[in-house]
Amino acid sequence: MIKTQQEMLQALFDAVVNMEDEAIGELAENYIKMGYPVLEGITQGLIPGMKRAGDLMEQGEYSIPEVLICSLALDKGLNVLRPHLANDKREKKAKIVIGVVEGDIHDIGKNLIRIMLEVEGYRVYDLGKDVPLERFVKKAKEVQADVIAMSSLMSTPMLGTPL
Ligand code: B12
Repeated sequence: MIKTQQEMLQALFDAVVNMEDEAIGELAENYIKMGYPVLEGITQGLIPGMKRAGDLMEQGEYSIPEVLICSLALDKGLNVLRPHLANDKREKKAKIVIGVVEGDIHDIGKNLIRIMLEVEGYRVYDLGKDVPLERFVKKAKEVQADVIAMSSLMSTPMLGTPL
């Protein structure tokens, strides 16, 4: 039975929330095969699912291991959808060095922002997570970056912020 885009977005959302890290790859492939807009699969299916998982953790319904499995499901879905995003804009815009600051391993939001920036034609250098300040500076000098984009969800790494 053919599913509407809305049903498929709901299925992607549910797969993240329900920790279906095995099934989500096939679901994402079906979404592509049906020809639905890829970016919407990410922004209206997968990401809201992760946000919901975060809310469930804050409400005490999910614990950290469960949220971690949700983030694995999100990653698997992203890995399928991402190569299908049109990112061949010829004129490259600014160079951006991006990473999660030292002491913080929350990289889901940073990964999403990187994808959005790449889709928009920016040249992005991703340093990953738990990145010391010096590495941001070194890389920015090396590639002559226009922007350094730093991500953190934790309050503790603030102590490492330069004065
Ligand atoms: C998922 C999650 C995890 C996962 C992370 C998996 C991963 N690979 O990232 C796991 C389970 C591993 C985890 C671990 C921990 N977590 Co946690 N985690 C979360 C949770 C539930 C959701 C975060 C998330 O991914 N949201 C979904 C994404 C899409 O949203 P986002 O990150 O906000 O990103 C958006 C924007 O912020 C923005 N953005 C993000 N980065 C950037 C960068 C740029 C340049 C721009 C422009 C925009 C931008 O755009 C994104 C898209 O909209 C939050 C609670 C919450 N509701 O936020 C807690 C939370 C962040 N975690 C918290 C804590 C305490 C921890 C642990 C210390 C727990 C522990 N006791 O071990 C460890 C951290 C260890 C460490 N050193 O980092 C706290 C932080 C509290 C604080 N003030 O410091 C939170 C707030 C939960 C809480 N209320 O206590 N966590």
